[in-house]
Amino acid sequence: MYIQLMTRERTTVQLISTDTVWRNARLATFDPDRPAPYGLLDQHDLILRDGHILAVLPRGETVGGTIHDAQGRLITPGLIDCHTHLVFGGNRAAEWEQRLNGVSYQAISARGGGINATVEATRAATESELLTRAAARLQRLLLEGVTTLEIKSGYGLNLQSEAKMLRVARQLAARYPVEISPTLLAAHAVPAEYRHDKAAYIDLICDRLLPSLWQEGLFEAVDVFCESVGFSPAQCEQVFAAAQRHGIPVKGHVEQLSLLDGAALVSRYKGLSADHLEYLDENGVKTMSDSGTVAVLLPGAFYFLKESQRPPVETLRRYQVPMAVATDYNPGTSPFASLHLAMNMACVQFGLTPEEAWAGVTRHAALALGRQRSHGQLKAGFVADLAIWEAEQPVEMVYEPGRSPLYARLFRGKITHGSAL
Ligand code: DI6
Ligand code: FE
Repeated sequence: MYIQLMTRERTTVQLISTDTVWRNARLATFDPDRPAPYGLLDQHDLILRDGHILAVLPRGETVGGTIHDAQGRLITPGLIDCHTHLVFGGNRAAEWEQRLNGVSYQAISARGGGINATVEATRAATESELLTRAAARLQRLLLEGVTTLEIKSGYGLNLQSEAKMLRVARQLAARYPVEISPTLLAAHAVPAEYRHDKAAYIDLICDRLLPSLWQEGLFEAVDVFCESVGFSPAQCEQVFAAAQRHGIPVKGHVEQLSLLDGAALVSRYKGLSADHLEYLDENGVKTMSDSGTVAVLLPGAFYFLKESQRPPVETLRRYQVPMAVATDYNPGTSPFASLHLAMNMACVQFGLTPEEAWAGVTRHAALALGRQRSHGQLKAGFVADLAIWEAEQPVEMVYEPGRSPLYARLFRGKITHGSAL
């Protein structure tokens, strides 16, 4: 790893010329082994090698390498948005206007609008049109220091269009300095052609879409919409069982508009995360605690749907269920590409502390994506995905969404955005 030169006074670490050292920074490590809030460290050097963090050392314990003077700025892990529907055609602004005039999300869904309106626009769009639209949304997240994000399918609802969406997600990762975790959400809504036979559509997912798209390597996890306007727990379990037969991790949109014990179902399958959770009860929290399933909070949808039922944050805390925070970027219930705003809403609407909100877009978001041993902390061996801020305290980015005081963004140790370029 690196050579330690023992001298009388102290250990000095000899670096190689391609190593880089970020010096004079305040490090918010989110390393649970560091006792300070946010895992904060002053007077330490962050040493990077080959796209990873080589070490976090007290200042001045290294010799060699290329020094970058952070001039007292704050460095955090790159942000992780662990729940987005970033790829889609069309928009649902007119529907939102109807909802403001009192028409419910469920009523719009029932008459073929809602998700199916976006399905129609997504099926009609070409891969290149979807890529262009999604890239513009992605750029806004990158400028907020996001370095990893999850992107779901779920607006195709047939093999060809679900594949098209997932290929767009793969192209975004190929064209931009960002890591993408693609998720199959074919069980998002029943497409028009199956509206009279939901069971047959679930069979199509389990017997055709899931195996074929898995074969093509187009996704990492399987998600479902367990809700009255989506699929029943039994139908979701059929999809989870199919995923399990292929060894694919699962997650679910659960307890968003009602309590269907979807979180307990996700937990039974040792799911990565249970998402939304406005109607989650203590039994559901307990199952998540037992299975290690992450609670992904999506305050944007709560806000846009003008919900009143909040997720049981206090109970989640009591059972020490890790809480993540994400944008849920989608045209129907959360059309905004700002993880800082989502952090702010998680504090103002759901009562998280700013430190919990930050853990929710770093360490806990990494856990929700199965990347807890490599992402979301400033720790030796983790990826060198960093955000450097014109700010002294992490709370500043939660306090003032829309400002995004990003000084520099590093992806695998390379500066991709900001004035340090
Ligand atoms: N829950 C949501 O809030 C989004 N999907 C889901 O399962 C809504 C997606 C849409 O309305 O387009
Ligand atoms: Fe969602």
